Amino acid sequence: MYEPKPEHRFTFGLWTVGNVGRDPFGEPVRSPMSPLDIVHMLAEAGAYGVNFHDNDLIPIDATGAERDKIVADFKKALADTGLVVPMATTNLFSDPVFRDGAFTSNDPKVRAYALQKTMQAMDLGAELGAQVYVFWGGREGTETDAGKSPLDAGKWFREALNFLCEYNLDQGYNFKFALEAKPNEPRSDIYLPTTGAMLGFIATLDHPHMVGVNPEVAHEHMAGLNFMHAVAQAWDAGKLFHIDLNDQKFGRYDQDFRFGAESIKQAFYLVKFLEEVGYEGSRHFDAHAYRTADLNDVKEFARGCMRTYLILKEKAQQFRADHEIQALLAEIKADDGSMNPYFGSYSKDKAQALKAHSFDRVTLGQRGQPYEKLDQLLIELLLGVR
Ligand code: GCO
Ligand code: MN
Ligand code: MN
Repeated sequence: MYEPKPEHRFTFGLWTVGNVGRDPFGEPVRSPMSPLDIVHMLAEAGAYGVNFHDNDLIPIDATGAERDKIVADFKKALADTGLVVPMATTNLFSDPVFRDGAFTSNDPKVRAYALQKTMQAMDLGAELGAQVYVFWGGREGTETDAGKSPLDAGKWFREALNFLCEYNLDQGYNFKFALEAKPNEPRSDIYLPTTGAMLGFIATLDHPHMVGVNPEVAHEHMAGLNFMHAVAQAWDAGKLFHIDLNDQKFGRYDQDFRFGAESIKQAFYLVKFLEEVGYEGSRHFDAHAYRTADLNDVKEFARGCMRTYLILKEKAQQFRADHEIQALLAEIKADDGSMNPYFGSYSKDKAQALKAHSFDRVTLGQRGQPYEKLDQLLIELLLGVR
């Protein structure tokens, strides 16, 4: 039970289980693991795939020969373990060159360098079989708006993505681009801070069909938003190309907790949603173990992410099979069909008929909904007493 299998599409970034536990107040607590060791650890834990930023795999100053050797060794580890690389991305935030952003830096040389670095990272991702290419603009923002216009930044970001979409076509890579929103951290304010903002922005691109989103639980929770609602909007728009699963106390700093570690109810709604709509992409855990963890505990962290997902998937099935819950839902959603003539597409006749209809507003307003009862049943189901 709850054993991860390849068909579950569970993936981790090299940077997640490989996280050394540095924070703004403290030095690393775990030794760095090589990408090869991480691949073996993930395989042992039961993951399906591994994702990376260019520099998780290839040091930023590596020579061409060093790069080729690293790629060959990595390919061997993938072949030995059966792990695949579904997603790749670019590190456009660690190096000092990106201190004022990458595609939105005020310095045109930095903007051009960011394009060059991303093309090279796309080459690397394509070589290792990635199909989704993530853009997380962690430094694309400001501390003060005195020095940069959000209109300029938006224009530069749009031009960069248009350029890279053309590169994607030109090279025949066929990547789906997935934009990842985050409200803040490491910048005070990051542009396009929510999944909804990203969806609006995508519509302004030259190749909107090529570009979707990579929503992350923690990022919407940092902003106090309902993650499942954001995911539903992305799904409805045909834009849920990837998803970053983790957890987070609402409104706090960027915590990247194990999936389901904090907000079990939200995690339940999310898993239920993904499973019910038939989302087929990666379930990517963009999280890391507590700083207190040693290597054994890091393994527990990775297993815990997947196990919780599978437990919640089972809970969603229980929810659908629970007669009392389903009877309540039927009551809540009861529909005698009498309003059907007024719904659907507009016509003059329909509008006239609806304007003439007389509603018993007071009686309608007296009807309650048994959401308390329903929610308590859900809580009892999640707590394991149903
Ligand atoms: C964060 C982000 C990153 C991105 C990663 C891949 O808060 O640091 O979630 O982990 O997901 O850079 O694009
Ligand atoms: Mn994050
Ligand atoms: Mn992320």
